[in-house]
Amino acid sequence: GYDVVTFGETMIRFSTAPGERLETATTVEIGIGGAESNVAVALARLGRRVAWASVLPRNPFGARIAGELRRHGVDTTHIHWVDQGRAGVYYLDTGAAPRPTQVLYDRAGSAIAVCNPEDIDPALATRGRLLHLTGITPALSPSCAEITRRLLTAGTAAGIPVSIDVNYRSRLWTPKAAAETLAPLCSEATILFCGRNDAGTLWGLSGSDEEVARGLAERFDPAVTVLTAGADGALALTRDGTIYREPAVPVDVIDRVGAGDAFAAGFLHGYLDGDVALGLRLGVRLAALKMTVRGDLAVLSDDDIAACLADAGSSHTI
Ligand code: KDG
Repeated sequence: GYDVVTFGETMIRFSTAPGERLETATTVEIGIGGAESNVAVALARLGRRVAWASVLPRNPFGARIAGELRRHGVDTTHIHWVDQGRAGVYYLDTGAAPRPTQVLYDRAGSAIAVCNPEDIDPALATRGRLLHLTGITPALSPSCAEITRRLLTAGTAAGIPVSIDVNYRSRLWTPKAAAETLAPLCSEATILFCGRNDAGTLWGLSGSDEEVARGLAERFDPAVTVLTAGADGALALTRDGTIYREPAVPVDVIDRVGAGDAFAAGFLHGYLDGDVALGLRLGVRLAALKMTVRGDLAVLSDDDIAACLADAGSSHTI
């Protein structure tokens, strides 16, 4: 079995070099990115066995996505391959303060968005110790929303803990549509990850981090509510009312994309060892390290990971 099973869309990422704008750039860098596979890669770097499932076209972009994930240690045997169709693409217009980095999607009608819900076997949810899903997948299409629900139902029925990262994406849907679709899913989550801003945008929750986390916990009653607050760090609230806090690690930011996913991976690594506090410490440290690396993926060396684990107080080595 796997430690973690996840499902979602991974896109080809075309990014401009720092100082270049999409409007005028003559070259772009090619990479891959998707919230769920970003989590999978970081978990694999931590030594976890992770399967990432998706739907990909049999073409060079599909091969690039699967090949790159495999190279980072992620199991890709549950991908559903299709002969016709396209991989989603996203463009990153790399900013530099005060000009923000911007994301441009070209993912409508991607192979996963137009797939048949029958293409993914819900029993996949029961193949790991934990199932990880995000609020991005249900936004892609009705069939992706259906697959998300089926996986969640299968996992929950089998007593598998499920983590859900809300990950609201304003370029995919409105706050109202996201709040309505995600609420019943979040109610099934064992671990609920939510950014402080998303909690406000979707459910009108405001106040201190603790108040926002309590607001989420009251609504959805997960075993653990994990609130991420960017430069203010992260907070976890367990069902018994215990609060854990961890300040963010100061960092020279190269690329923020995927930092939240690295955080989730670090948290899940600790959680799988039954240690919420360790998860939080590891999460903020991995998120910081990820921001020093260009690209979606937390491509960290064994030394980086070992230092990170030691600093977070883990008794594990990789
Ligand atoms: O969390 C990082 C993701 O936002 C990025 O990989 C792109 O998956 C993506 C999305 O749907 O926004």
